[in-house]
Amino acid sequence: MSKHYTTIKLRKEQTTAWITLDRPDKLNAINATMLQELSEALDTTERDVNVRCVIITGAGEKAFSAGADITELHRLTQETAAELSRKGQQAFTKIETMSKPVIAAINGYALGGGLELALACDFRLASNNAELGFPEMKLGIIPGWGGTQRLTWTVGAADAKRMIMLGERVKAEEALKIGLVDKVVPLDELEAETNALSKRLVEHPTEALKLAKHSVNSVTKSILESGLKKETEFFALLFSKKKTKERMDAFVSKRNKKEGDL
Ligand code: CO8
Repeated sequence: MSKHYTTIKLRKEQTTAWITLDRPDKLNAINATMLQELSEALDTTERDVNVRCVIITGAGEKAFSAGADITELHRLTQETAAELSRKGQQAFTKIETMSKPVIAAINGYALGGGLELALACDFRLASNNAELGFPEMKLGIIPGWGGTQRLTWTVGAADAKRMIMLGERVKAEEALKIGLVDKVVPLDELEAETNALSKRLVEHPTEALKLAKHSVNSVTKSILESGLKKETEFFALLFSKKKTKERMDAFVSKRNKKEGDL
């Protein structure tokens, strides 16, 4: 676990590996480098026989992740959008197919791609300041890293449509009510609570835990696979529209203006 990462941190505490998304000044927005490093860290933790549980969280106190890095998204064409969609889906599917339980410790905003990452995890604990949602509609796009599929499986079509089609963000307590997170705790207790859950998990026999995870995931496996393909196709299609680019440019140029004002 000695590799030097630039956008994430990977540390091991006894039998648990913590992966921290580490761009706090950008609310841990997921750029191409972070996606690649996350994918490598997942491979590393899967290979490490001493790691029996993985925890994913965000650096800072404001965000787990505010989603895909919009400054990279606005340059995509239909082809490169499809490619990036598949890349993210593959990285997040690793979480689902790995032999160890993975917990998302959601310490603030989990939006867009950030929520898609959390949805791929086996358990989601949230701090009481967390807000979860899919703001993609405002940008003229849809979730492209599995969100349309995994949100629907997790909370049902009605809440999924409310969150994706209306772009409604839910606060931690509501997320708990609709089954989007498993537990809500004060922010300063999130780490201890996540460690406690990890400890409970690793006390169980490794092989039984792995087979239980794969068995539960097999319920949705084939449907999920075809749904993910559809999602990529539709996600990419929206990048062929001029209006989509304009909406993303508006987010990016607002940032540039802010810098220019200084
Ligand atoms: N991408 C890039 N930068 C971001 C992002 C993001 N998603 N979110 C926040 N940031 C940056 C801001 O630009 C800002 O940077 P700077 O200080 O340099 O201007 C910094 O983080 C702090 O953000 P704010 O100043 O905006 O903080 P606020 O507290 O005022 O607002 C919000 C917090 C509400 C979370 C706000 O930042 C926001 O709306 N962010 C965008 C959220 C969003 O739209 N996410 C969805 C992105 S699309 C997506 O995830 C698609 C996933 C599928 C991709 C498939 C790939 C092909």
